[in-house]
Amino acid sequence: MINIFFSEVTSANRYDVFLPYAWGLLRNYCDDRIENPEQLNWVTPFFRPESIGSALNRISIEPHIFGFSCYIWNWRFQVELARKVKNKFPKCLIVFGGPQVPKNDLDFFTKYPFVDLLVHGEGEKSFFDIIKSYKSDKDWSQVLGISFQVDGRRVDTEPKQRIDLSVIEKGPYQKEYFKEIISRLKDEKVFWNAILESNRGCPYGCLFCDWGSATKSKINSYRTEVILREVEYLAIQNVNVIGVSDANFGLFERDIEIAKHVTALKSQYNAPKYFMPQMSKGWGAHNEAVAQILNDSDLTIGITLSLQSWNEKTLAAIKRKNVSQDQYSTVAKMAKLKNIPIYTELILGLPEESYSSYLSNLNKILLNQVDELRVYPLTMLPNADLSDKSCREKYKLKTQMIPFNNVISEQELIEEMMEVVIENSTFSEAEMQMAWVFTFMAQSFFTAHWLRYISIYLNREHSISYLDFYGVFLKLNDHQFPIVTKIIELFFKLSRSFKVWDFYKVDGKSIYLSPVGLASLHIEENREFFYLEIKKIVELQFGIELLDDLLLFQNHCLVSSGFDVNAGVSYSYEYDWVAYFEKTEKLKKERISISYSDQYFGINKLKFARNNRHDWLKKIVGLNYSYLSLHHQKKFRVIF
Ligand code: B12
Ligand code: SF4
Repeated sequence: MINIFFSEVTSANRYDVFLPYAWGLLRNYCDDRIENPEQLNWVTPFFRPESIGSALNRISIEPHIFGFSCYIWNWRFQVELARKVKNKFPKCLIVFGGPQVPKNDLDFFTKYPFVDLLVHGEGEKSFFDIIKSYKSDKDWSQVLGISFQVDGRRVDTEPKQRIDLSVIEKGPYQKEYFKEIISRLKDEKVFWNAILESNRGCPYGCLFCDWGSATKSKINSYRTEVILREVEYLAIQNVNVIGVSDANFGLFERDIEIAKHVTALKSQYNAPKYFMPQMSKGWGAHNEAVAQILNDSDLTIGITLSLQSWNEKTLAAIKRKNVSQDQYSTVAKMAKLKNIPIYTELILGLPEESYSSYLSNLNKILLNQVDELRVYPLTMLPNADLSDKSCREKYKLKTQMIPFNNVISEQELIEEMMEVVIENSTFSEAEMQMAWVFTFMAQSFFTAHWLRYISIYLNREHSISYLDFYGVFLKLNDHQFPIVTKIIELFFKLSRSFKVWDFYKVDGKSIYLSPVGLASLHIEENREFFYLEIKKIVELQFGIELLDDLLLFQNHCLVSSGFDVNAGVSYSYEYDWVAYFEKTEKLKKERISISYSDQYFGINKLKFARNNRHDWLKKIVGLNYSYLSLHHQKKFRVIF
C-alpha cells in the first residue's frame, strides 16, 4: 500500500474555507487511469490553516509520497512542513507542484535539499507518472515536466503535452472522497467554497502574470455537461461560493448556459450564494448576457472589468490587451442602467507607469463611477516573465518583501511574504506612497461611499475632479479638522508600512481590517462631526456652500451601527437626490422621502447586532473588501 499525503493549505481564514481542488484534480486523474488503485491510500489532505506542529502530529501513518501544492500564500508553510516531514520520514518522496514552484531557479535543490521532485505546470500527468514510477523502478527521468537531482546534478525532463480536458468524464467534487470532507465542514458550520475550472489556459501573456506567462496557450475546455454536473453537486451540498478559475469567463457562448444553470440551481437549492468568474478581458459578445444573468439572480457582487492600467506605454510594456476607454465607459453605462455593480482592478507599480499616469487611471475609473476598486501592489511571481533579471534591470524595479495580507497570520502561524515593487524607473518610492494614499482615499471616500455623492455633486456642478477634492485633505490643519486629518495620517502610515490589512482591537475584540475598514470605523465613531468638517473644507477650499440636505442624504445612505433591522428607517429631503444621482437628472427641488429596509448585509448576507461596532465592522466591512456593503441596498422612494 502506498500512502499518499498532500498539503494544499488554501488562502482562507478559519471560517471561510476553499476545498483542496488541485488535490482533487490530481487524484481524479490518477484514479481513472492507474492499475490496481486499491494499492493507493489517499490520505485526506491538509487544507485548513494550522501550525506545523499540529499538521505533523496528525501524520499517524508513514507517508510514502507527500505532495505539496505551492502558492504564493502558503509557500513558507509548505517549505517548513516539507522540511519537517523529510526529517521525520527520510524515505518519504517530497513532491512540490503548483504555480509557486520556480521553473528556472538553478539553486533550488541547494536551498531546499529535502525536496525530491519539482513538477512544473499542469500536475495531472506528471503526478500520475510519478506514482506509476514509484510503484516500479523510481526512475524519474521518464516523467515529463519535472526537475530533480541525481548525485548533486539537476535534471530537467522535457516539457509535457497538456492533457485533454474534454476526455474527463466526471469532475472530482462528485467523488466519494470530497463527500467526507464536505460533510465535516458542514458539521462545523463553516462557509466552504469551491474553485471550479471550465477551461484552462489564457491566450494573453501579461508580463506580470504567473498564469499567462506560464500557460499562454490555446484554451482547453471540459465538456459542458461535466461542468454542469459539478456545479449541481456543489449546489446540492450547499456550497457558499463557487470561484471560477477560468482566465476569461464569458468568452464562449456556452458560458451563458453555465450561468443559467447556476441560476436555476440557486433558486432550487439556495446555493451557491455567489458564482464568481473573472470576465474575459476584451469585453466579448457573451459577457453582457452572463453579467445580466448572474446579477439578476444575485449570484454576483458585480462584474469585473480588470484594467491593471490604462496607460498606453504600460500596456505595451506588460503586453496586455484591455478594454478600450470607450468600451469601458459603454460597459459602465450599461451596467448602471441595468443596476449591475462593476468592479475594477489596478496594479500599482507596473513598468512605464508614473505618478501622474496612475492618478489619471484612478480619476478615469472614478469618473465611470465604479462600485468597487481593488488595487494590488505589483507582485513578483517566480514564473512570470517580469521576474526575470532582464526585466528587473530594464525597468529598474526596486522590490521589498512584505508580509502577506493574509488572515492566516493571526493564529501564530508562519507569516507568508511576497516580493512587491516599491519603485521603478518611472515611479519613485515617495510617489508610490502618495499614490497609495490617493488609492485609500478613492476606496474609502468614493467606492465605500463615505463621500461618494458629495464628490459626484462637486464634479457635476462645479467641475471639481474627484482627486482634486480629496487632494485638499492632504493640506489640512489638524486642529481645525481633526477627523479628516486623522484618517489621512492613518493612510500615510499604512502606505509606508505595507502591512496594509491588519488586526485591530475594537471594543476589546480583535478584528481584521483594511484601510477602508479603519477609515470607516473612525468615521462611524464621529459621523456628524465628519460631515461638518467636510462642509467646512468645501467652503474654505472651494468657496462652495454645500446644501445640508445633500450632507444628510450622503450621511444617511451609509448603514449606521445603530440601524434597526426590524424597524428600518425613513428620511425626508428637500431635493430629489435619487433622481439626481441614480438617473443623472437635473437637480430638482422636490420633496422626497426615502425608506431603508435592508435585512442582510455584507458579502455573506448576515445580520449585525445593533449598536455593536465590532459586529457592524465584522459583518459589513470586516474580513471582506468593502464591496457594496456599507451603504443601504434596499431603498424605497416616495415623491410628495
Ligand atoms: C482561485 C484563485 C484565488 C483564490 C484563492 C483560492 C484558494 N484555493 O485559496 C483567491 C481569490 C482568494 C485568490 C487570491 C489571490 N491570488 Co489567486 N488565483 C486563483 C486562481 C484563479 C485559481 C487557482 C486554482 O485553484 N486553479 C485551479 C487549480 C487546480 O490549478 P492550479 O492551482 O494551477 O493547479 C494545477 C497545477 O499548478 C498543478 N499543481 C498544483 N498543486 C500541485 C501539487 C502537486 C504535488 C503537483 C504534482 C501538482 C500541483 O496541478 C494542478 C492541476 O493541473 C489562479 C489562476 C488560475 N487560473 O490558476 C490565481 C492565482 C493562483 N492567484 C495568484 C495570486 C497572485 C493571488 C493573490 C496574491 C493576488 C493578490 N495580489 O492579492 C491573492 C492572494 C490571496 C491571499 N490573501 O491569500 C497567482 C498565484 C501565483 C503564485 N505563484 O502562487 C495565480 C496563479 C494567478 C496569477 N495571476 O498569476 N486567488
Ligand atoms: S492577467 Fe489574466 S489575461 Fe493576463 S495573462 Fe494572466 S490570466 Fe491571462
